[in-house]
Amino acid sequence: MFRTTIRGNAAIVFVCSLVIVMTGFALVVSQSSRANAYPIEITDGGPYNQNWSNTGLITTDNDWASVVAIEGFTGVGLVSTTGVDPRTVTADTPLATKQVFANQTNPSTFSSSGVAEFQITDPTVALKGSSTAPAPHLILHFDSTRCTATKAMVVSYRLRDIDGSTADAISPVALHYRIGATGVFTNVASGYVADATSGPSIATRVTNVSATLPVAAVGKPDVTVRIMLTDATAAADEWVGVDDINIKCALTTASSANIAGRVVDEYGTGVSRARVAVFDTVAGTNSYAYTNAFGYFTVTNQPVGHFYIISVRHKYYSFPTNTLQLFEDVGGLVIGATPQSEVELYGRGY
Ligand SMILES: [Ca+2]
Ligand SMILES: [Ca+2]
Ligand SMILES: [Ca+2]
Repeated sequence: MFRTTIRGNAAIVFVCSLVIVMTGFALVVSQSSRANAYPIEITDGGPYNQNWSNTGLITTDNDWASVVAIEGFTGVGLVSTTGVDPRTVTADTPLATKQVFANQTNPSTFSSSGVAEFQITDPTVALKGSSTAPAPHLILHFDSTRCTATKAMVVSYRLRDIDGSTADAISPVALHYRIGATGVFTNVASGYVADATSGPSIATRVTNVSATLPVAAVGKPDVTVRIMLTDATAAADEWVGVDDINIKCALTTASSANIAGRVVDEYGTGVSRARVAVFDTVAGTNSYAYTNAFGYFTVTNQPVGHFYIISVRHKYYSFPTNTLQLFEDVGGLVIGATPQSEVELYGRGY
């Protein structure tokens, strides 16, 4: 039935689509054997990317052998009830729960759960909770030894509601990290998304996550990152794509940078004359911009290193709040409206 909150407003979302030219430094990973077998191979060429467009990487159920650095797990044994906050799940991954359903084509009708590869128009790997997959997640290994103290490890990905079924779950997704190949994880607060899905019968929500790992993750030969969903209290959960994964070593030397992006409605159409407020949590000041006829905006000259809260006001739409820590120009921030069916329940609270 109806929710008690407008989903998305509480989400702390790091949003960036960054372009960086990496020169003079590089990340190197060896193919050594580790507990989860696949260290992320970030070579001299630059950051690591995985957009799942190669549907030949996963061709057989439960076989991750061709996917460099990433594996999926059901998380059986990590939680025992529904509705567990994934930020609180820090125990090591039970390696025997490795899983993937290969070559699936319809997230709205595929009733299994856990981890699956969907060969849809924009292919992706996705997570869905259930009692048999109570904490489905992806694990990523990388080596940050060539990332120095003047830089930061940034982990970015897009969470996509690809499930157009009538399921209407609250789908929280957390980001964890760990130094080394075994042991407990630490939650990365800035990587948390309170609900990555909308609905029912809606498969449009996209949440961009871009989180900077703590300084301790820099310069280490073996860093593990975990992206985890937990089984929702709803009777039926939804498939959440984890797409466009990017891990990089970002420069932190610029003194100021710009934040630019686009404000769109729930169908992806640009929203004009929306007011974008960028609140600098360090300086305690706001900067503003209005979107143009196509929904685009730019807020210039913001100090780097600061955390920002980005909120949008518009006469007819409501938007979730986004946060980010700024290290360089952000050019592709997409802020999507909360679906009107959810807003109507509470009035248009702009
Ligand atoms: Ca993709
Ligand atoms: Ca495949
Ligand atoms: Ca959905």
